[in-house]
Amino acid sequence: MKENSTVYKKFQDGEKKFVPLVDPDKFTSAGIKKVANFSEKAGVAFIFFGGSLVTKNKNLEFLKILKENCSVPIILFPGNQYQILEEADGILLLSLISGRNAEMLIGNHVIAAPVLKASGLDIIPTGYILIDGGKPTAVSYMSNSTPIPYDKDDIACCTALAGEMLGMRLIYLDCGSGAINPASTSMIQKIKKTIALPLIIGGGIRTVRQAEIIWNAGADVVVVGNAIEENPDLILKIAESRKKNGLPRG
Ligand code: 1GP
Repeated sequence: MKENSTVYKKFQDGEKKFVPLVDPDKFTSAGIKKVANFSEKAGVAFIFFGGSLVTKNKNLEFLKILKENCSVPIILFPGNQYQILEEADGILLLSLISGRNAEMLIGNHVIAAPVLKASGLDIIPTGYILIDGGKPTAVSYMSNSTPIPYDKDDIACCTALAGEMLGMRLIYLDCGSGAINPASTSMIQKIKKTIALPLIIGGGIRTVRQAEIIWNAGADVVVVGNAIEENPDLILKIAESRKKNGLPRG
C-alpha cells in the first residue's frame, strides 16, 4: 500500500459508502458511460471494476470510458492477474481467506507482484470472504473454493479476525454476484464488532432498502453490481438514500 494512500484514507474516513461495481463483460460502452455519469452525479466514493471471468477483452477500453466521463477513483476488483490495468487508481489485492485454495491465497499474488510493483497502482490488501448466498456463483466456481455457510456467523467472524491479524487492510464479505441473499444482518453485526477494519459487503443487494439494512447492520461500504447493470438509475437512488437518512458514521 502507498504511504499516505489517498484511497485507503477514504476507506477509513468513517463515512458510509456506496460503490457501484462494473463487470466489464456485462456492459456495453453506452452502459458504461451511463454508470460514469450517474456515479459522478451521485458523488459515489469509488467505482469497483472487474469480474470473475472476462471474455470480451474490453477492460481497457471500458476503463478509459469511465475515466473520461467521471472523476470518481476507479479501483480494480480483479478475478485474476490478467485484470491488472495501471490506468486505474488502485486495486483491491484480494486474498480469498474463506477458501483453502493456495493459488487464491498467495499463488496468483506471487505472479502478479512484479507487475503490481511496476504499475504504480495504490494496492490495498483485502481479506476476501465468500459466503453462501443461496446458489453457486461464478466466484465460487472459478475460485474452486467453498463459501462459508450462510448461518455460520462464528466461522465468518474468526475468518475476518484472522484476516485482520494477518495484516489485511479491508475485509470484503461477498455472497458473489447475483446471489439470492446478501449476507445476513447478524453476520454483518458480529463481524463489525469483532474487527476494526473497514467492512465491505456485496453480492445479492438489489434494492435501496437492502442497502440501508446492510449499512445499519454495520457495513462501511455497500457494493452493487448486477442490479445497476439492469437499472443504472439505482446508483442515484441508493446514493440519495444514503444522504437523506444521515446514516451514522461507520
Ligand atoms: C460481487 O459483490 C459483488 O462480487 C456484487 O454482487 O452483482 O450481486 O451486486 P452483485
